Amino acid sequence: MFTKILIANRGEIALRIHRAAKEMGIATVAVHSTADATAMHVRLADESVCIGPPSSAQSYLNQPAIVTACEITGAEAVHPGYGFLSENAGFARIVEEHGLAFIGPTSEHIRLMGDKITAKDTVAKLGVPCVPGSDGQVPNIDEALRAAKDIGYPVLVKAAAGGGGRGMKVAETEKDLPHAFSQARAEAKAAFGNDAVYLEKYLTLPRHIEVQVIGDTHGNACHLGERDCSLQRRHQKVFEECPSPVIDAQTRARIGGVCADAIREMGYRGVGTIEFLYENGEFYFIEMNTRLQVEHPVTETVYGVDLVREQIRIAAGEKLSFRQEDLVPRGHAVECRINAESVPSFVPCAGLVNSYHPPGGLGVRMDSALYGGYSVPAYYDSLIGKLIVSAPDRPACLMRLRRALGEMVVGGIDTTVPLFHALLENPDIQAGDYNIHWLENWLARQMGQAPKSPAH
Ligand code: MV4
Repeated sequence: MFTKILIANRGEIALRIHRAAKEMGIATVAVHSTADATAMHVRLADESVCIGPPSSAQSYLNQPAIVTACEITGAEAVHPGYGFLSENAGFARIVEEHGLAFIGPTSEHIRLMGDKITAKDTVAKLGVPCVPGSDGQVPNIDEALRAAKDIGYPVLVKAAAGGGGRGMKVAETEKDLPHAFSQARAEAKAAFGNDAVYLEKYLTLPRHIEVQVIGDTHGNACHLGERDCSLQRRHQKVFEECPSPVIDAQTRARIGGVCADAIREMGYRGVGTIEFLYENGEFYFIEMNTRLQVEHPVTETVYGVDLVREQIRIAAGEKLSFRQEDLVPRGHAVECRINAESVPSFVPCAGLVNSYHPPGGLGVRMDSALYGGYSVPAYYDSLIGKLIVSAPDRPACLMRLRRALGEMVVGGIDTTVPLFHALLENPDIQAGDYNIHWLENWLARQMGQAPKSPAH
């Protein structure tokens, strides 16, 4: 096992990784920008290294500075967290070329899944159900028109290098396709420097359901059920739950088994998330994330597993500490992403947190790097905390969430806490009756506007 690891991240996830490491007797190294000199991840770590000025490009994305920080401190492994360098195949390779362990998958697996066309082709061959679509990349509009005729309208043009919904355009009918096709290509070229696109049947009212998987370097692979992450705004998740309100135990075992078998066959190492759209009782693969996700705590809570501890063990060459039959879901967990933003404008709100009181009690976990007197910098993502609440069943979980939200004090800045109070009063949310368009439609109605997507 490692004696010292470097945490190449900031905020709540840097604390989350630090906590797992300390519980394993591993020393931690924090890296930070000049804007984060007084951040909690720096205070808690055993050592810290300043790696650059405030902008992420010059600090948390500064690969030479991070590798140098390992060499200076003697850290043997790097945990990238989520975002930043977590899905950068080149960084994973460089870390390993320096004789360090990357706490994550191989750079080859990161690269394979980073291209949505090769990802889909790979998992489809391993029996994972996919959205009907073109056979790989579509090089020109003539081929697009031919593929779309087979698929049937509406179709979605997607960027191979895509993510976050960029380079994605819907064509409702054949006459919309030339415009959608050229728009998607142009957007993909601008955003990713890669204009490769492919076509899929456009699913109109799906849920976003993702399966948590984990594999070690000894040929073992398991699934830890699913999370329902349908409540999103502008491709940012807002509220997640485990299990999904619409998946039964038999369905979970079936799709989970398919996913675990697929990653075992690939020789996948580490944690991963296989994302699906779920509509009319069917799963359709969209992409695979090769990192620890923001919403991993709902899975940890329901399955009683420390996913970060498992990540570190796997990177050190150890076996998974459980078998599939040991993984029995218990109760229900939800997560609210608390952002430093005003509601309902969602304008970021940085500044001094003059008071901070996290909620507590049975079934309440607050993952946050806040403290009273901390000033939220304007340079980074506005996520300042995650409230994870669990209970024996979903109704009790929502009651407990209401109680926990009521206890939370984040003084001096605006947060998204009021959004969750409002959502909890909604009958659709209480019933678990929502899809990927629900939140944006509800927000539009709250603002007295017409819904922008088909009513759910
Ligand atoms: C889709 C889709 C409908 N049909 N693919 C959005 C980002 C990317 N990760 C995949 N996305 C979608 N792919 C097909 N064939 C609708 C979306 C989508 C979406 C997916 C998950 C959660 C929120 C979403 C919001 C808008 C569109």
